[in-house]
Amino acid sequence: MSSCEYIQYRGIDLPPVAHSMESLEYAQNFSVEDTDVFAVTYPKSGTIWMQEILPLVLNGGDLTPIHTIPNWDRVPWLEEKRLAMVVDQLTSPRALVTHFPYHLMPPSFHASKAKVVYVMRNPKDVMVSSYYFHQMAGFLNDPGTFDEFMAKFLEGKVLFGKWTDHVKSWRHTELGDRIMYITYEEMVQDLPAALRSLSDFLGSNLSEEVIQKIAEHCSFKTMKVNSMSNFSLVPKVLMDSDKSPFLRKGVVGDWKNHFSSEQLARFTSVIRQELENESFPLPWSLD
Ligand code: PPS
Repeated sequence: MSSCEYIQYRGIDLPPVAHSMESLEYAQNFSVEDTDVFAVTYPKSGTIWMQEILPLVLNGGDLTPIHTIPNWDRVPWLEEKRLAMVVDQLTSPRALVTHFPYHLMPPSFHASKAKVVYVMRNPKDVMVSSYYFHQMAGFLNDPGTFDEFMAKFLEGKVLFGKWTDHVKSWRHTELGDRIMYITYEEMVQDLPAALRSLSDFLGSNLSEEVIQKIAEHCSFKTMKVNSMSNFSLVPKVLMDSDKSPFLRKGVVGDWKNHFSSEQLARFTSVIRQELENESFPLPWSLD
């Protein structure tokens, strides 16, 4: 059983292996540029997938970055220590990722014209993915049993807090047409269609040939064997793919293999209640 001390930052827990009070302060003082594009996600919603896609959509499909630069340096996390070390190597338009809820975004983000791609995933699959991630990541607390982990997930006693708070925060923004919403499920169902929408949103004007090329290189199968994207360069003590690979299944609906009917009822009732007064459409049924 591993037990890790997390950093507490403005109501959320973060692992110190990647975050520090300095990195969080650096994020708050970060100078966002108008051309920056952020992939924003609650953890396990498709972060590294969008991280793979964004530079390719922005650079017209040049595969060099995904073959030569590890993803955490290619498209760094706003809140992580690594950003300060690589920021000078990023070329414009820069792509970044963040798990921050909306209210933790830095002031310069709000003053900028930077764009956001918000990726949402069915919370039941998010929880399953996170459960396995906690087993393989040496820098995270042991998740306990699936039932225990579900209780923590529903109470928000997990990294970056409650799923519902994150989703709600990014639905109530002043961003207007600076934000695009997409779901993990849409990307699984038809990645080229998702890429076409992204290309339109980012004004990339990609040809169908380039769309197909990006789709092929961002498929689960291809990313799973790309050492620049599958975290195999990370020491085993931090990420042990023998326990569970980071690119684990990459499917929709794996929750059906994990939830009992009682767990499903409990999960659904909590999420439903917390989204009760929300008007935004969910692309999947909560049941
Ligand atoms: S993290 O730790 O928050 O950065 O994790 P995140 O990248 O958000 O989520 C990991 C899950 O995304 C899946 N994934 C993919 N699915 C389909 N296609 C592609 N290309 C892809 N890349 C990553 C990954 O397998 C994790 O989901 P699970 O359900 O565990 O397989």
